[in-house]
Amino acid sequence: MAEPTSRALCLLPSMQPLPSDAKAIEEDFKRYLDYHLGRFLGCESIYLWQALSYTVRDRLMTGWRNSWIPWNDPKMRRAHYLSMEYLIGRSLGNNLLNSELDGPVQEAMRRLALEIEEIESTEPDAGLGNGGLGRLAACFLDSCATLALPVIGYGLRYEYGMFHQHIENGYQVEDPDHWLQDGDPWEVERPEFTQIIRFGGRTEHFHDPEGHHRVRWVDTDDVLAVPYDMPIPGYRNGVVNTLRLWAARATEAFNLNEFNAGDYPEAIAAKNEAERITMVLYPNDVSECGKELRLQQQYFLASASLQDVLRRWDGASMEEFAESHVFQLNDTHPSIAVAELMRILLDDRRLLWDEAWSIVTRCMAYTNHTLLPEALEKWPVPLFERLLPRHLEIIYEINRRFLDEVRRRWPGDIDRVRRMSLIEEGPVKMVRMAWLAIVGSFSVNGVAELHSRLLREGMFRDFYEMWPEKFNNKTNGVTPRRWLAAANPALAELITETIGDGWQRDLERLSELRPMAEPGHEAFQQRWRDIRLENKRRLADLVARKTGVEFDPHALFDVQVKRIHEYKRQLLNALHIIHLYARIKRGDLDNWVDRCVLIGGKAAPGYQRAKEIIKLINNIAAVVNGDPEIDGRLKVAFLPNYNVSKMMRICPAADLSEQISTAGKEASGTGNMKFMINGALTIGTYDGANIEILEAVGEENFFLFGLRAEEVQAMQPNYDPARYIESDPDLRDVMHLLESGHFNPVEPGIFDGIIHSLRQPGDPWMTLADFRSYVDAQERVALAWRDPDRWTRMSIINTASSGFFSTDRTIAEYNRDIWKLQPIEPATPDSETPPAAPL
Ligand code: 26Q
Repeated sequence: MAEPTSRALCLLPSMQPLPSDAKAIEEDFKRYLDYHLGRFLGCESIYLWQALSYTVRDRLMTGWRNSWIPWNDPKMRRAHYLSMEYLIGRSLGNNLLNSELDGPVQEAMRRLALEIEEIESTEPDAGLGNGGLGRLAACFLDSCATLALPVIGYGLRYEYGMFHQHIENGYQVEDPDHWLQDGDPWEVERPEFTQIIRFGGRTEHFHDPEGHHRVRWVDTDDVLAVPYDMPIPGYRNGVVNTLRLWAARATEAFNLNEFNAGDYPEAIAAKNEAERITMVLYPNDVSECGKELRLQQQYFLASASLQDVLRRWDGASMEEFAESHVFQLNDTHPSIAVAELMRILLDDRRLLWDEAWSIVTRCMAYTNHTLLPEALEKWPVPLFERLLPRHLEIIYEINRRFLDEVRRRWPGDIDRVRRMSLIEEGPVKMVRMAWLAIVGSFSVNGVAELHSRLLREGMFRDFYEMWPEKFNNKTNGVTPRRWLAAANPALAELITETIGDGWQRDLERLSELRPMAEPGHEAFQQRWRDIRLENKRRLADLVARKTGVEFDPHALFDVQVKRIHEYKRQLLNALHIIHLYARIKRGDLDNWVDRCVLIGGKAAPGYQRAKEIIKLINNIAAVVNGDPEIDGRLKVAFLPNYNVSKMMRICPAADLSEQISTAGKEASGTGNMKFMINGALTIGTYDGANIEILEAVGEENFFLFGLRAEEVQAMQPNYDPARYIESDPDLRDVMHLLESGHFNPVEPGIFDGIIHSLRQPGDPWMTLADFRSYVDAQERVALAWRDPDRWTRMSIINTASSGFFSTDRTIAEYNRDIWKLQPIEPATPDSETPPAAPL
């Protein structure tokens, strides 16, 4: 629904920034509290957080407006990031930091005798994502704004985000995350840009007056998409970009039909039918096959976003549209956008097929995030036919023309045609979404060097042979604003004192810290250690509060936090813990190092094996922590409800970062980067971005172990776990403890499934093949830890070598190779502002 044109044409008056001194902030904050929220200074801190957030949001508004004014120039090239997930976490602290309001706000809160940290910690995490892919999208937005790139994020405003996890009797229990319960002060509802999204119905084919074949999509069930905007401030550059999240709402007509039929309760109940579309985030981080609601969500995002973009496009020809618009698809989840843009161009804009296809394939770019073939998204054709009949026709036509091209290029190669078809044959035909994304895009990228190479050589080989020029790599990163400046303020301050300001926007400058690792800088090294020790105290407090397990901050903090997955091999970590326990029990304490092992992460609610792994870790923790003979030499804790705000407390305090996936399975990993930037050392396999971390930091500052991806592949067919158990006494002892029920004395048999999976020759994760190498690498860790000077030196070198892993670098590469955008100049308050409508 377009806003009235009279509005669009009126001059946008210039807007003066609000005063940002401590006094003005204090006054505004009080005004929000007293006059807007109707609360007072002694109220619950959730209201203090709301009042402060409004106060800060007000101060982002001038930058926000000044940053969308350039969007009125139809020639300005712009990018659209389409993602089903944005794992934002908390916003207040980050927005304060980026907008440089942290100083004045601290002062204002001090005057009111309020604790800013406590206020910040009442903010609920915006958990609109599962893990790596969603957090990457959030880091990307921060970097786009910091680089002043005209990029808008499009996503869904889930009423319920990622579930909360708590532990009962060692098992994960899920609680709904109603994060919007108390309202979100960061969002601005823009009902004036509501879009209509259609589902179901049928198609009618006809010929237009010029004799062209045309299609009408009719008798649809319609749902409204209402946009909510969140401001995304760049780092101290006056730019504020937009994250636009769509919420589903029932149409008036939807209810009216029922009203006329006289059934009021039915009419109101029918609202749910529409509004369920954005009710909840799917908590799986591998594809969940065939769920109708999930496909509805995906189409809802793609359609609302594309319609919004076309509403804004009053530029002349659709031909020019392709020159100024690019859409980055975050995995295949929004890839129905390929068919939806075709539909809009063909049916609404009346273009011919070749014109439309040429535009689509110049606009779309696709990022893949997985190497597991079983995780590639597929949708049953019958479901598609029912939900999106017009899109299925379009996909069939794309496929027909595409396969003609394949046959021309490889005559007689029917097996190739079968492999490359967008439709997988079988008892139930399936639409292959990754193939649709590849065929419809001009760029296809993986997220680390190894991942991109394995895509070209493996899953996407046929397509690489056909279009080698489409394929490229964009190694992931993390934003140093949240993951160093905000998460680790003490270390950030030491860094600034040492190398000056500016690293926050140019992370390669951290390399200037390298000399500080050498002899002669003992004072710096001591401060480095002191800061890390204090961070460890803070983490130990959190662990004690949430688990009751006491960590000694002087022990080695050994941390693995990430989604629970067999390929990520939390089990390998568990086997090592059992091994250490066995060593203590038999008095093998040579070169012993006291360790605190922290594990955290959520299991998809339907992933039984992942849930058993959580239970196993908790049972091991109970035995180890409860055994007086262990006597503090080893502590184990499973931290419940791992999320973004917990990671901000964890990564500045970890000594050892566990990145131990089966080689060739983890596309990139990004937690590995958060740890490295903060000075943790990595124990890791030759997988994903670990390889690039290893190259940046040097082998002598990284604990590498395990089979390479090629070796995993080669060994897979004759993998024989029994051989490893027989030939390795340590592994034998570990398996014996596990199998004797030592960790489940009153729950017989509960770990049989896990044990069987480890012993099974078909174990795709080959956990036991890497056991010896892992234990040996852990020995090298202990040896390094026993020499504090050496460890500190390695820690400093890790931080100093982490410059490459900033999303500023990642985004600069996306821009250089794919988006090709010019940085915007935000309009200044006194510059002539052209006629403008809000974004
Ligand atoms: C798909 C269909 C239906 C339901 C759910 C899904 C779904 C949802 C989320 C599938 C996958 C995901 C998330 C994947 C993910 O987080 N991948 C990770 O992406 C990171 C960023 O690139 C990488 O660093 C990790 O290696 C990769 O595992």
